[in-house]
Amino acid sequence: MCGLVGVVTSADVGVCIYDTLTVLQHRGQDAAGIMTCDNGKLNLRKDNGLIKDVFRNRHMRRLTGQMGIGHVRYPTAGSSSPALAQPFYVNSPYGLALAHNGNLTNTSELSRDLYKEDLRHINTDSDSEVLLNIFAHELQRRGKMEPTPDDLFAAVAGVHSRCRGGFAAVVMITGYGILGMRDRNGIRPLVFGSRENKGRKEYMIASESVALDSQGFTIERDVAPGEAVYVDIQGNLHTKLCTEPGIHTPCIFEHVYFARPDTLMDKISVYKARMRMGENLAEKLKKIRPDHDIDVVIPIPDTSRTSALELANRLGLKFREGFVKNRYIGRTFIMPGQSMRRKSVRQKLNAIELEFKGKNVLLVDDSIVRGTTCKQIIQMARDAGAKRVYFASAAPAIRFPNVYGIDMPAASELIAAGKTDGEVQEAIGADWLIYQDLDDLIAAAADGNPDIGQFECSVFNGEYVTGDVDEVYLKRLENMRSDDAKSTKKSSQAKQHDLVADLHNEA
Ligand code: PIN
Repeated sequence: MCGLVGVVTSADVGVCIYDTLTVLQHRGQDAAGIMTCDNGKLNLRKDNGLIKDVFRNRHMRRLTGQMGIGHVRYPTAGSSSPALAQPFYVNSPYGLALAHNGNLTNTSELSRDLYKEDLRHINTDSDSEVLLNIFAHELQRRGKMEPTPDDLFAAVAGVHSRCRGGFAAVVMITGYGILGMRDRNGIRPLVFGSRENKGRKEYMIASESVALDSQGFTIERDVAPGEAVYVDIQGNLHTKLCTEPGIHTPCIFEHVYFARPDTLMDKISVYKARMRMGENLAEKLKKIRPDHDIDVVIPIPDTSRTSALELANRLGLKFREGFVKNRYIGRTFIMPGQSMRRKSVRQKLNAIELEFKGKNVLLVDDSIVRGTTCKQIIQMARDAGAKRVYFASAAPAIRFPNVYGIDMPAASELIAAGKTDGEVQEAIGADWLIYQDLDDLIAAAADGNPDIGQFECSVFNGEYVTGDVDEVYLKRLENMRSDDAKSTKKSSQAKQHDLVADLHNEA
């Protein structure tokens, strides 16, 4: 997962983008970057690390110019190197910079075509660099000295005809403006808004509406599936549907875990969706365990709090904060390698004994992914004196990998893959486990916007809406994503050399 932002204003945008990225930091903690354009000159700062560590005063002073884009990176394919920090840049045509969230599902085919037919070199194994070069090539084909909005939209149409997967991106065209685009199924989120400044309209395009709020922009609307929005340097907005849209299937996992609760995504309040998740789960619990003996509901901070509170309310049970989280430590979810993950849970959470002693507790989390963290948390609850430890997941069992830009582990590392709910319960050491039903999860999100009938739910049901994800693709992904694979991963350069060598051999 990644977060992105693009801004066109009438004054320097560097600080505005920096501040916005801090609001989007939850979408990626691996790397951050900002590129601004000042009178046709580009300024760039990017590196691995949190925003507060990547940008110093000296960098901010250089980030002048009235338009710019920013990015926070959450490694999708598991690798983490400064070379993968975004924005990416390509000098022809015009000088283009891109910040991307998502994952293309036909990257290898595209890399091959870029090399063999478009004569373009890709220097990393990042699909974002591929996306940028596809866009660049499609724009270059127009052969214009000065690109018009229609030229840019035609290039986006070219991107849609070649690229598969889930993606949202902002592209800065040096000296001209900033373009935002979203995949034809609207899997990845993208929203834009405006504000008035001395009689001039200023625009922001971002992954989440909370980014707009933080800088005083008002939401205009979500970018539609397959649509592109272009804000030129004078502050004029141009929009166009650049491909036949597919069924709008926004990623449901944004609502489960990734997005901030104060975000509106495709007009759905993430906060309210999480509340409804709690209510629906309570109804299920009442149905299947009418005679439960739960004394208290305890959320595992932070995401699950919203649903846990509503779940407790619906059940007429006490809601108590039994765990305190050290807020100065990063998400364990993103750390490489199992041993690191195991160690960090106790560093991150501590139990308040009096909430557990002699009680039957229902712990609530947003989801169960690998099961390693929740297994330890259940043990912590027991160590704190709980009589019985029940576990509720606000999302259904995760059994399949994600191919559209959510950093899910390989299927073999998902605790529920190939297991029944009972087996998962045993594996995590709970006295009882309840998962949300998929229909209830979908209803929780869909209630916020009746126009959206379907969501991208592949991690729960294995159905991939783009229709191009087969066994071969998933096998390749498994090889790339497993922790073992990550530790023996070759450098991207070495891989690139292999690809080039393969192509030479083929030719
Ligand atoms: C919680 C995010 N959430 C917690 C991510 C743990 C799965 N894990 C997914 C639960 S927060 S495990 O937003 O960081 O507060 O299944 O791998 O044990």
